[in-house]
Amino acid sequence: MTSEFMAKDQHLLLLESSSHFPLPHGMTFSYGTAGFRAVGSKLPSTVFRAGIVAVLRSLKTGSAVGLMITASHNPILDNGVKIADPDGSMMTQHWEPFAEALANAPNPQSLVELVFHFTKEEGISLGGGGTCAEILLGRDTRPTGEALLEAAKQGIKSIVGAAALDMGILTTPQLHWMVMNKNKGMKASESVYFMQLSESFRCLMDMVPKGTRKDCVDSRVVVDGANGVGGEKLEQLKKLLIGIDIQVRNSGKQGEGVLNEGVGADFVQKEKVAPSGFGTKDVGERCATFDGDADRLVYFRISSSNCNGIDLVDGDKILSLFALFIKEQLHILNKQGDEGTNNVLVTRLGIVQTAYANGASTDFLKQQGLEVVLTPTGVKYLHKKAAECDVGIYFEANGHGTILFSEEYLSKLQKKCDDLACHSPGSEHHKAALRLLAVSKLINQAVGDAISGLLLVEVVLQHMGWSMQDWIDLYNDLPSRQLKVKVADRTAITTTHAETQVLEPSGLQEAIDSEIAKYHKGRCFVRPSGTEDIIRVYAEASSQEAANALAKSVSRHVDHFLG
Ligand code: G16
Repeated sequence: MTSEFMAKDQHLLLLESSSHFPLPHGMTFSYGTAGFRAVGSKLPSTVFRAGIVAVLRSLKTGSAVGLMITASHNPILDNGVKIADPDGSMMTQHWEPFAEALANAPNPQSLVELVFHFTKEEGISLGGGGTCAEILLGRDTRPTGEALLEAAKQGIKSIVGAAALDMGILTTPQLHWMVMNKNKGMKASESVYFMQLSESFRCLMDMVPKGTRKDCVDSRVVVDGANGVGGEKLEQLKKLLIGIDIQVRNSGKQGEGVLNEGVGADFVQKEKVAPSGFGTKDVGERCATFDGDADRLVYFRISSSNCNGIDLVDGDKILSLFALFIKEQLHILNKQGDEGTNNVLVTRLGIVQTAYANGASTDFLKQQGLEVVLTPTGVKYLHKKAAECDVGIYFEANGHGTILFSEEYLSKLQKKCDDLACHSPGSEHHKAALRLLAVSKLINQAVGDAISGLLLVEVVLQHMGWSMQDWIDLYNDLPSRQLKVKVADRTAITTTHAETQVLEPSGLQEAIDSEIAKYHKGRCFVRPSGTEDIIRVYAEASSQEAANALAKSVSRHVDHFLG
């Protein structure tokens, strides 16, 4: 077959298959904080086109790519699509404009032109010709998921030589992990994922220091699965776990409740109330909550004083707990020992947060001597920044986050651990190295993962000998309030400085500044959401009343400028 003939074939195939997935009338799709998101019934054309983008990405990189159908924390009728790059992270940002243009191509002819133009620019050859693309597909439990998965498969099939591998119903982090593993030449099944988590968890539990207060640390945790896919997966995994008592509620079983409705990490973190299914019987229990696709994790405790209210332990406090533990292990590893282990393993440990991080958490981390940087909202920004360090810990207050170990650092650590195993087996240095290696296996290296994050929190609390109260007492959060403002066009707001300053519309930042000036320790910023059709307002101040009032007055300004 000549290449001209193959290109013609490809042209016809794309024209024909895309004609079955017309752009819904009057809709524009934008590639937001984590891919496309909208009402599920409106998304077949978008998911079909995302399938094409994933194939082109796979052809460009010569590796497998992931496509996950989920709308994460959004309501059940929404759906969406996230694309995972070969290393398991979010698709590279410089492809987002193409993905967005393709999603909005008005007809099959313009779609084909866009594809051919882009592939030429990127040096991707179409038409089979020996190069194969491989896309790993996953979906969560949403009712529109199955039909959208079919649309993705059609999109993938519309590029000659592309193969779709349906990995089934998964959490988003599981799919990202599978993509990463597959491209490393490792096994990428769910059973291997469960095995890796349970084994590294056991290894860390076995190394919990004796004689700490671990006996008083309750091994029980009650988890709200948001009626999504995470609860069901945790039920499966817990059968392999020793030393922990996990009770799952809102696991998405028929009749238990609606996905993300009055449950889940987004609801608990934003509203600061207990999820449905939790109440007076749970006062004092250590509780955790996932979002619908299990890539967010926050903890909470129902306060004895007010059953409607909770003590929230958000992503910032999870980050702080992890940072203290990692810092301690690095300190042990590098301290001068009797065992002749004085060759220091230089480690650049970095912390990444967003402007939503509570000011008290950033102050706390800096007081610990840690280097903290801020990025805009979205794991795609935080992950990239954290990956610049030997060990990078990133978390958003909403519970997205993980700990990244660079490949280079891991191989140095492994070497050091092997040396220690020869010269001082069982020493504190050796244990610290083993712990760090186990953490790198337990915590998802591809993306934030509520399930693996939960297991690491549990084992670190045991290690520290900390109760929930000890963890809560790490620092006192500054009171904060988040509000949503519905506006005609959310894109009318543009921001700078990690989203803390408004650029457009002019005059809005001055209005916000004048409100902030009225409050002690006042801090406030606004930004368009990348997952919902709203403007988000975040305010912090020295009292809850003040934070509420600041958020409210700034919301009024937003409404006035954009309403
Ligand atoms: C996605 C991103 C997160 C981000 C969140 C909120 O989360 O992956 O990094 O924090 O959106 O976005 P926004 O404030 O723009 O609505 P998820 O859990 O919805 O996939």
